[in-house]
Amino acid sequence: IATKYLKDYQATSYLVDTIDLKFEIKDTFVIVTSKTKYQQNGASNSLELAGSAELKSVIIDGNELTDYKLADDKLSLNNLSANFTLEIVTHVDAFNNKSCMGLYASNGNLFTQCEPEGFRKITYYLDRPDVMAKFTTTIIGDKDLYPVLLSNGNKISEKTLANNQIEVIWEDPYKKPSYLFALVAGKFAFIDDTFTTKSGRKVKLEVYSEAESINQCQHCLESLKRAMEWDEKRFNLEYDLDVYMIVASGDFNMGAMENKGLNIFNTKYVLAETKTATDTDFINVEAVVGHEYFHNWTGNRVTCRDWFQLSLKEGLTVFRDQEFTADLHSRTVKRIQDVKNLRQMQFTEDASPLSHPVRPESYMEINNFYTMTVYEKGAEVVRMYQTILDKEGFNRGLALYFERHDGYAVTCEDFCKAMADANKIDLSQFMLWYSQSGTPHLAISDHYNEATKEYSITFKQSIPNNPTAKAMLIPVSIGLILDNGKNIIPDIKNHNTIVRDNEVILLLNEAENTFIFGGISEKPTPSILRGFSAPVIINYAYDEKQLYTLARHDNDSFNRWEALQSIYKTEINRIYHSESPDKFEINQNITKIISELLNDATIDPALKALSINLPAFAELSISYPNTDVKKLVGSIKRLKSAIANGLETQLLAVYKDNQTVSYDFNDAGKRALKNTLLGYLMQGNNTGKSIELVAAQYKNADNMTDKIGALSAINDIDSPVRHQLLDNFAQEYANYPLVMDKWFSLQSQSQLPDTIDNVANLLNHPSFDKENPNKLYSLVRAFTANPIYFNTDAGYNFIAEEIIRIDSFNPGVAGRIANGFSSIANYESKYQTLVKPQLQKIMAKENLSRDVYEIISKTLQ
Ligand code: HT7
Ligand code: ZN
Repeated sequence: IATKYLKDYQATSYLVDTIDLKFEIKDTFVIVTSKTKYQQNGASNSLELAGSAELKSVIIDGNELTDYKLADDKLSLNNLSANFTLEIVTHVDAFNNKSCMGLYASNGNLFTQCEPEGFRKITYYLDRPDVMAKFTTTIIGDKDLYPVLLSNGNKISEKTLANNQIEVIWEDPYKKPSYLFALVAGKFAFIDDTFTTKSGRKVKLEVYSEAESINQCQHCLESLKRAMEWDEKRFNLEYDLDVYMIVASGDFNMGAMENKGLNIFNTKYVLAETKTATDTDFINVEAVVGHEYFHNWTGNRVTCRDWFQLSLKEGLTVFRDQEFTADLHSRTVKRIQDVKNLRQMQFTEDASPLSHPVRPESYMEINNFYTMTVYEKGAEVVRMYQTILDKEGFNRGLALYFERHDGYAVTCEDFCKAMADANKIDLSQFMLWYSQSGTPHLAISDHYNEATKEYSITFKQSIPNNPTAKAMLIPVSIGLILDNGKNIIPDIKNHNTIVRDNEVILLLNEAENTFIFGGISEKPTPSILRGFSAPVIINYAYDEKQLYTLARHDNDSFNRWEALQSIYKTEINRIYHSESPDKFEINQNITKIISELLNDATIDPALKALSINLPAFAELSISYPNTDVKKLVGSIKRLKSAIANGLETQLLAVYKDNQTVSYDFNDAGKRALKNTLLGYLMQGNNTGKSIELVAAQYKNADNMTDKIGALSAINDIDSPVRHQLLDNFAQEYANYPLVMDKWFSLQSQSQLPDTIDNVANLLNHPSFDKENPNKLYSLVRAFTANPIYFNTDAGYNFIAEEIIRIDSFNPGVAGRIANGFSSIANYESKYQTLVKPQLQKIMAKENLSRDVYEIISKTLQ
């Protein structure tokens, strides 16, 4: 299997002016005719087109060609003129395509997914992002089976043909790469609205879904309007077509797709209604709608030169959707959630054999690079530009980026250069964030000089799993706090610092940097990396008193939360290393500060919920080389139980205080706190009483958040009530696939001893669909995040067998599940011994996809 390298990039020998596509939908296949105008680009007169559909004919400038070369999914054409029109006819087996890539059927409707390389499953083309063309699409299908026929751009004609056929023509006025092409055909209901842009253009907004779920689409439509308004206000970016369509598909490999003017979404990120979606689902729908909408500028108008530059559009667009959610809801809560996610998912990826830079230098299968690193670390990289340049400077840079590159396919250097030029600064060192893999660590030491009243702090940067890494430009936001809790704005003596609006940002740029602050009356406690100003791990030897000072008095709300996390981590570490964890007695300062926090009426309940949430196994495991999995899970659990027992009365009182009378989305914070507390109470000794609470909450719930809250709390408890509630849930929601996904996930995550058998049996449950990506993610992939049961012989065997089965029809999903094996490299060696034969078994599968081959071979290394 060949590896592709960034360094080998070459422009194509021909470029495309226009492509006219015709789709004729037949009973068992689709005839696709593409007419493409090519124009020479350089000296070569040969052309290689990517394609894997059944090729029926090749016509160049009206003459049928018979001596073409077709091999390895490539059509080679030689001795071509400088300009020519190529007409290609293919037959696409859309109705048997279970890969959810290219043109495929889902519940009788047809959808496309072309990013990254799906267009080549439809026709033979220069299927790469630097080839941008104007697309016209004609779709012909049976009027009863396919009353709705959609593609990119504006509808320019619709007519009825003979034999009950309809023909619709769409024209997209913007040049685009093939990965942004889309087609939808089928039976759909829709809701619509309009949005008037800041320059006064009226845009039609339409959300399509199957008729039975159309009543769950209003939140999606409202979210779209909010996104359009926000992008105008925050970044001065306006929508550019007459219509914006979103279509929901129940079979989709990822979250959603930003095809020009015709987004296709996983139903998971469209449907949201109180009875069937949780508060988190509502926020996620809004965020994904925003994300795809924001791509219209960051991805579509300015796209990527090649797939190595994927983070150019994804990191930037994730940053934009994070800011959207932060502006519309709580900025602190959003930041904490994003950092938790980054630490649990991206830091672990970067500590695994699959670690790669934000801009990878090589890949076998690009599908494998839609990763946490490209998306989430990529978003942190974009955030750092804003931290360094301030919002105004960042917006200037973005405006210059669009001014220079609108309509082009560009690179991460182009983005960095626009930021640098618009602000007249040198950002060349910053490019290392794109090329160096691994999470930087900062070893921090400090010194207070009583005589001079100077405080100095030294940072040593390194990347442990990338020892040759060069020193990066790292913005570290810092504050100093005195023993009385006063936050001071220090007088800084160094050049490479930024001081603005009560904020001090230190710019680390060497292997070791020291910063000196003057006029400090006593040895302060440093509040380091405020707001998580860079995606790094800091090591500073805080003593207990300092952590409590930060947790109580830091002006930076993120770092107050962070100090509490450090307090919990210290305690979990004490349990992990204890000779007799059974005799563990909790440090009373922990229960005291949690008690204070819960009593503090000034703190938002959502923030309280996050503040008492303990760090997750996935986040902690990377700081435990050769992790003893059971011991670490047990240590976290022990701390949780100790808190529950130490504060039972108060937890119960606060639980009751946060009950809500009738559903209001604005009470989401209260629900989050209440459900977190219920989870705690279930871990305490008073199980009988807590089970009653769970049962009552489940019975009285008027919303999905509280139902799932009750089920999650009891999910690890061996009680008949758990079974009753799960049965009741399955009956009530049997006809709601997305709700059943939650039910499968819960069972897959359970810490009860029958979990492996139960998960294996659930594959045959009537609500399960062994080919549907959402189902496979909710049961099979979710199981790889169950530390106790996945990390067993039977657990590894179950996942290996599933990967082999799924790989035969959907390599994308199989590859994403195979990722679950990568964290084992950091665990005790017995786990590696156990997993190796399973990985070898996968490697031995005949016709193993590139997707799985790449992941497993790298995991085995
Ligand atoms: N840009 C989109 C990528 C995507 C995708 C990639 C591989 C396979 C299936 C896929 N569906 C969508 C998603 C995004 O907006 O980031
Ligand atoms: Zn995206």
